[in-house]
Amino acid sequence: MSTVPHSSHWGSFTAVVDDDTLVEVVPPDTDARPSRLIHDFADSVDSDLRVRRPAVRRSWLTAVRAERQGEAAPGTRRTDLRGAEPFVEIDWDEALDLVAGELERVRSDHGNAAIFGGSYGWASAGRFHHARTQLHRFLNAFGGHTSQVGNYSFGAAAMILPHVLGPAQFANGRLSSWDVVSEHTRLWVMFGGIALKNTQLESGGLSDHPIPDRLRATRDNGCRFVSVSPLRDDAPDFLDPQWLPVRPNTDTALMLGLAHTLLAENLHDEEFLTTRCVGWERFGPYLLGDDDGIAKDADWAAEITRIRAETIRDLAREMAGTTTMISVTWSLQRADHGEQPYWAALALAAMLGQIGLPGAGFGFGYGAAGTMGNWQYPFPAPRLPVGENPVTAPIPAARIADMLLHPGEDYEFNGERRTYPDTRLVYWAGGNPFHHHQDLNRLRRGWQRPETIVVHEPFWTATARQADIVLPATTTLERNDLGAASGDKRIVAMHRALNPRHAARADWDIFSALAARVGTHESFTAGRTEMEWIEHLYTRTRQAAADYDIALPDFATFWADGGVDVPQGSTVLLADFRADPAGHPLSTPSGRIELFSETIDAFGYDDCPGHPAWLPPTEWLGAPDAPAGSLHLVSNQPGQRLHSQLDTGGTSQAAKIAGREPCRLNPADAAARGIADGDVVRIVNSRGACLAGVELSDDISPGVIQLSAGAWYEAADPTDPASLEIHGNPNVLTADHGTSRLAQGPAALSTLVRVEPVDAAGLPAVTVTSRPPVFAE
Ligand SMILES: Nc1nc2c(c(=O)[nH]1)N[C@H]1C(S)=C(S)[C@@H](COP(=O)(O)OP(=O)(O)OC[C@H]3O[C@@H](n4cnc5c(=O)[nH]c(N)nc54)[C@H](O)[C@@H]3O)O[C@H]1N2
Ligand SMILES: Nc1nc2c(c(=O)[nH]1)N[C@H]1C(S)=C(S)[C@@H](COP(=O)(O)OP(=O)(O)OC[C@H]3O[C@@H](n4cnc5c(=O)[nH]c(N)nc54)[C@H](O)[C@@H]3O)O[C@H]1N2
Ligand SMILES: [Mo]
Repeated sequence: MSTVPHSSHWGSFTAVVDDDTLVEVVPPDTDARPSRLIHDFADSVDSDLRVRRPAVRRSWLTAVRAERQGEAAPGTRRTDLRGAEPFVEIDWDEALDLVAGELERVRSDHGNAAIFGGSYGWASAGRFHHARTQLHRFLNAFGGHTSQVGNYSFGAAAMILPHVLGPAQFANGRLSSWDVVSEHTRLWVMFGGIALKNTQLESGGLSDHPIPDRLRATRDNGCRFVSVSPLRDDAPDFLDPQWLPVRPNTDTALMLGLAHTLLAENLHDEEFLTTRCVGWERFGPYLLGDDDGIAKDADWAAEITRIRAETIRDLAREMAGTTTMISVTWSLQRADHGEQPYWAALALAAMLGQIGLPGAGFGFGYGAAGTMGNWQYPFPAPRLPVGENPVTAPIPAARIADMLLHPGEDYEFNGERRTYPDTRLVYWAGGNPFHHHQDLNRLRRGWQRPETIVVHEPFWTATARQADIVLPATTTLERNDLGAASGDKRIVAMHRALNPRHAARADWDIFSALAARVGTHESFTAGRTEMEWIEHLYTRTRQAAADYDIALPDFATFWADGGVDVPQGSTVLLADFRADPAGHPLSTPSGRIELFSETIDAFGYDDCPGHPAWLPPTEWLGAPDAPAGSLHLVSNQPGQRLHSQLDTGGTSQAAKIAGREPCRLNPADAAARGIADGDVVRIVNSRGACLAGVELSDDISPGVIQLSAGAWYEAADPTDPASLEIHGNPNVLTADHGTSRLAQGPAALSTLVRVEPVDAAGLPAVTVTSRPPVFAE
């Protein structure tokens, strides 16, 4: 029996190992509230769904072997059979030769931009073996690839904030810290709530889960909470929150209604607006309706949001009278015109004039992940350097289907006109686009275009099944690594706990072997082994920390101790800027908060004008063309897993209803459709349809249906890219268009659906959670 320190996105832990078998996963006793999900993680290592050996789609293998004999051309490959054919196992040498051969062929025939290596996804926590980073390093050394910029998490915020506030980190952890908020905040208005389910996790890992207790302390210090959300349980009961069940996607109108009330009642801080902001002279008249004749008053907002006008006015007055925090979850910007709620919240906070005071102002992303609101250390967390990508035009992360379907076509992005490349080869390591992308039927049509799709995966995910070549990757427990997130206090020495399973190899080993074949071994490996790299990355971090007078131990001590705790500090967001705006200017063009942006205005985008504005989404309950009986689909993050990861684990499986993903409905909406608790239903719109199991709940506002993301995608008919999805993956329903031409972020949360009862008898059973057909040659 041995014990090994390790970490995961779900938390750090000690792995208890006996005879190369993981016996138990034990969270540190210093972790206040470990996530139960790390226990599922243990089961997955030896699950039947592991990819055991390199596997190739049958007809693709036959075709490529023939091509390599000069007997066929790449144009004759049956790319339409992806996802609908068995796989054949081959040995590593041939698999690596095939991948290297395809990379070289595509590079010489079509250029590096025809290789798509964006490979968005969370992969696993270790910072050296982070699969996507490894892929980028490998492809950059190979002459480059088309990459992705931005993300699915806060893609709209990351693009607009630099114009109006400062770096994208204002959406990703640059926040007033919990100690400050707990002590000082008296009223906390939470747009999107603060769902504790989401605080179980952190990209890179976390050694503690302090947020529930921090929130409790905030309440005990006398803070009142208001949760603005379509779901009551987005805020925990112990906060005794006031629930404002806003119509989905209308928060901007609510914020404008609050702002108008402040202005109409002279409760706004003119001094802050004129000395710390620019553009008040444009935004104020918009609120009053000087340009468009529409006053954005509380009555106007009530009509749109379905929150009573008096409630809006009372809340505005209360906000102006006390120390108020305005928080906005990332979900609000994962919607059509998702830039607007962030910009409007910033404007509202600026009107209150409390930005930079302890416990007041705004905070983007509290509750979005497990370290949000923790103090962040000032030096960069360890990261494998990726080198330079000579192909300098990445696509916006969520525009992948557009790219595949529209090679050579132009699109707008953040003030630029760009052109989609002609993608011939897709390389994915550490992500699951058949989990994360919107309108999966559309993605399937685009996915048939490239000649080659390579995937590295530990598991037979939906994306692995849609590939041509699947290379078996080790899981994190099968290798050494460093775990770190800058909001977590501990850098973890992740010791290898298990031997690699079957023929699996670390992504690093796979790329090293490919690099040897394509002549980039020197530059890819820099001559270091795995452990030499880990020591190198740690030592660089240690040096960076020393620049901030933070002393970390040498590598040998760090490794032997299983990690190191970084000393903690405290932050009042923008206190310096408030105290001295000229001495501590923001990185915006004016150095101030921009309530009107000349830059954005000059782009001339009607879907993102020069100041925060209410722009109705394409799909919402108030749309004049919303089909009768529409429900707004909230495809939020799942509480019982991380995206698609651990969907086959015990916690996620226990939540399924009749083998399908649970969806939650208000009892009145269900009754009106003849649907009962526990029924299987068909959720449908013009893009697709899926099955799900029903749970009735008063926590869901009328007019809303919640179906969390992450059930592994399974088409009833794998040959039909418009097939019914049978497991409950909401992304066959979600809309696939950018938030606006400015950010081109994903807009998954602007989706209307209809829900219908189905006869449970004769429905196809879910099989994606068991091993697919894979044959030895
Ligand atoms: N409708 C809807 N869609 C959404 C969202 C939503 O709220 N609603 N949320 C979006 C957001 S914010 C995000 S971040 C995305 C998440 O999307 P993804 O990050 O793509 O989802 P994951 O399921 O985490 O996929 C990670 C994959 O990496 C694999 N993996 C783990 N470790 C390794 C490794 O060491 N090597 C390799 N090669 N692979 C490994 C896992 O098995 C898993 O299949 O989803 C987005 N999609
Ligand atoms: N357990 C678990 N935790 C996770 C993840 C996971 O997969 N599982 N994923 C992680 C990742 S990658 C990310 S990016 C973060 C995402 O963090 P968020 O984006 O904050 O997470 P969501 O759960 O999508 O959304 C939070 C809540 O916003 C509400 N909401 C949706 N639309 C609206 C709206 O129009 N108005 C208002 N007011 N509220 C709305 C929904 O009810 C939802 O429950 O979560 C992280 N945490
Ligand atoms: Mo995310």
